[in-house]
Amino acid sequence: MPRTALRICPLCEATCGLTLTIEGTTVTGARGDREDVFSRGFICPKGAAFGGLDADPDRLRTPLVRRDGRLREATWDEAYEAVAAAIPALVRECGPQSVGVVLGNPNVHTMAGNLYPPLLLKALGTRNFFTASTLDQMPKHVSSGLLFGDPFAIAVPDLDRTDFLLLLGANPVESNGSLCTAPDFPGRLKALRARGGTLVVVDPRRTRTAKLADLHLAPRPGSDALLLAALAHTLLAERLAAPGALAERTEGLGELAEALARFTPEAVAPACDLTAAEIRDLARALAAAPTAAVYGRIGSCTVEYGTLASWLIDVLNILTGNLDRPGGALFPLPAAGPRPRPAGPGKGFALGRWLSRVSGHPEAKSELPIAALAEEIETPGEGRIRALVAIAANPVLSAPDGRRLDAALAGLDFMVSIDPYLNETSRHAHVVLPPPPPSQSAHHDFAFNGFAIRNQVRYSRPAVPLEADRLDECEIHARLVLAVSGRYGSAAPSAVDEMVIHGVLAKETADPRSPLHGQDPQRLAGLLTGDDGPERRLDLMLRLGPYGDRFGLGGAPGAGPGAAEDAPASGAAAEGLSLDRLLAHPHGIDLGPLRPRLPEVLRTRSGRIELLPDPITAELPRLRAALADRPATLVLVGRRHLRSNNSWLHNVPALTGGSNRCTLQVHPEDAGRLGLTEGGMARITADGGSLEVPVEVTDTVRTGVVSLPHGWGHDRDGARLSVASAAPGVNVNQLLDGSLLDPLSGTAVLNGFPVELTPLP
Ligand SMILES: Nc1nc2c(c(=O)[nH]1)N[C@H]1C(S)=C(S)[C@@H](COP(=O)(O)OP(=O)(O)OC[C@H]3O[C@@H](n4cnc5c(=O)[nH]c(N)nc54)[C@H](O)[C@@H]3O)O[C@H]1N2
Ligand SMILES: Nc1nc2c(c(=O)[nH]1)N[C@H]1C(S)=C(S)[C@@H](COP(=O)(O)OP(=O)(O)OC[C@H]3O[C@@H](n4cnc5c(=O)[nH]c(N)nc54)[C@H](O)[C@@H]3O)O[C@H]1N2
Ligand code: SF4
Ligand SMILES: [Mo]
Repeated sequence: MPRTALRICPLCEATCGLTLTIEGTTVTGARGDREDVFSRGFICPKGAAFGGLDADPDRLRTPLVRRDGRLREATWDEAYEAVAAAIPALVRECGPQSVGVVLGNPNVHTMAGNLYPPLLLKALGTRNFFTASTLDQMPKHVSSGLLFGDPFAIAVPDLDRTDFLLLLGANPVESNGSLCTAPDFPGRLKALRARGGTLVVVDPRRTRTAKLADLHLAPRPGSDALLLAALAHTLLAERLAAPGALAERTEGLGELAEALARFTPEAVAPACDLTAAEIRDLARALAAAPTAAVYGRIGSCTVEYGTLASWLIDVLNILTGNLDRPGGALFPLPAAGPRPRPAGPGKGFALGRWLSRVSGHPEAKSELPIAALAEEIETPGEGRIRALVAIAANPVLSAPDGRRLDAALAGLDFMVSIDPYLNETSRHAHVVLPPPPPSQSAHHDFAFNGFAIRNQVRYSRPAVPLEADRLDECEIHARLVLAVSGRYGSAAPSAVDEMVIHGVLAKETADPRSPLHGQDPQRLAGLLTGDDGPERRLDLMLRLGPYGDRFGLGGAPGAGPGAAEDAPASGAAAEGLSLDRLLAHPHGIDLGPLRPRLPEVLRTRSGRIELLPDPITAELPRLRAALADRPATLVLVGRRHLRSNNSWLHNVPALTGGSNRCTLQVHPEDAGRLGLTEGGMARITADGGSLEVPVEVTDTVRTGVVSLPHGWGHDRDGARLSVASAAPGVNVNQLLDGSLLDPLSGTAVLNGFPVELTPLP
């Protein structure tokens, strides 16, 4: 008899609740969980393909260890002993910088990837730390850090209540949204329009999202910062700015007009390839809307002025009074996150506290640009990376110049990957540690609840019991922490979790402002429920979080300092959250719509919004200079497809084929000019190299712009991707040499770089 089990989908940021059908230990079907408090039954083709992905025969079942140059199946102990033999000795001999750490995107989609990497980094003590953020949202972290003092203080558009959404460089109808967790994003956009609201999409491609819009502007890629500056300029020049109560909380408002003086609509129009009237009209419409939110993603981040564009998005939300108000852009309050702290001055956000060794790139949020990883491995000298820990990361395809990185990885003394696949990157590892398929893992969205458009909390236990000889991914991580710190075999993996729990409880019980002050930490640890370390840690985080039961010690939940506004919505949550309470609500607990909470969010040194921080002021001359740039004739942008996901979903037959192909989209006029034909081949060349690609002629890209998706190029030897390698596509990032970065955030410029095209016979 088939049974069903609930599982939160880990395949994109929408975090839909799925109902899995299970026969034996095999997932044979997946549909949307209609009772899920957040996703209400929504599902997309990726979620529906959960079973195929889960059972992919190419998934690794056992660890692999390199012997005599070849990766061979090994036991877990053999694998960890190989790590324990290599890394601690290297750290002793060459210092902590000799070990690099790379974290890829799926870490934000697993409990393990949220709970253990901070411990791994601490154990290693390395500053050679790289993540997918510098291919993605680091500009937003930096602008939020500078504006609000906290790089995680990212306001999300209040999709369900806003009257006006200005969406730049995002295509949520394909991506299902990012830094804005909202199951059924497309449905929510349609609902916005149905209730009389306005959707404006700014994208050089006429995307499926743009097709839903009242207005679609298709500017030249890379020009968002100019456009946004001109919108802000117009609000100020036409006295349309109305920050309201935000004015008292904001420093630098008075100086903004001067800083943006050059960015008139007329001045930016040629660079954006829009008319001044279009820009002015948009500014006026934004100002006139009762509530509005400006939101930007990949197309406004992974560009030359990514941090400035991210900053300007919040400048507009502030100038229009929409930051931190319902219908505008609000700060979520996740259940497993920290309790709100009292309002007041904080430590602030510092950039560039150290520099990368070879090119001197400033750190951002303790990270170095992943585009600089190869040079840090190749370049001799003290502090060279000799060993690498790669967790859920495929930078050979995801980051610039994969060929160079390929060669660099091949030259490492030692590499360990936690990855379910032997792919373009993990094939270089000396040890591969494969996590179980998602049906066998528990799930809670530590990361995405912090960006969700509604406060809610959900947890799913493994839908299928862990197979024999498998390790849970949390245990894989915990053992790795022990192995790199020379404690493998002498401490149990659960000791890693208990250490965290005791650390947190020791701090809380010593803190006079904590409801746990003066309590016995041992006793409190004994009260935690949960079947294993990660569950006990989740219980602790929930109980101490903004809606937590505080072990019954803190009075009403949410009654922590400065938290009066954040009492949970109703029902189960009002009784105080804990893991037990959450387990009693398998479809999740709704904690209500987002609420204004700005004062407690601010962690700047001034305790106010710092609208014109020095690093931004220092960047503005570069943007001014861009006004005079002669734009390239042809630039490239990426695109996402609903049935794809970055570099690792091309191995599931149900998700491949059809329109999900690695083609170069070219506008008919450009195709005609260049002699390219539909279905023909072209050579595309840029600073980092050249590729041969099939051409798709379509007017969904604007003139002067071509589009090639990322995550393809599955044709390397030594990978085990039988489906993906049959239709490998090409790696767009081979066109990049890694030198083009948004300087403040170290984020690679992946969109809007110049290319040349020639037809091939
Ligand atoms: N040109 C261009 N390049 C881009 C982008 C772009 O728009 N254009 N987008 C960028 C963005 S936004 C991102 S986030 C990056 C993503 O790039 P990466 O960070 O490399 O992430 P993925 O390609 O999603 O997957 C990385 C690895 O995670 C493994 N994996 C999958 N599930 C699990 C799991 O449960 N556990 C573990 N341990 N591993 C797992 C996969 O097998 C794969 O090897 O790509 C970036 N690269
Ligand atoms: N199906 C699917 N879903 C995904 C992913 C996936 O690979 N596939 N990846 C996940 C990840 S890791 C992320 S980060 C999110 C990303 O989520 P989104 O940001 O919504 O994803 P994209 O589809 O890359 O949208 C970026 C858009 O920016 C446009 N663009 C390019 N350059 C510019 C520019 O200079 N200005 C403007 N205004 N627009 C520009 C592109 O044409 C594209 O339509 O999606 C997540 N969800
Ligand atoms: S929208 Fe995202 S979370 Fe929802 S089913 Fe699809 S892939 Fe999964
Ligand atoms: Mo991403």
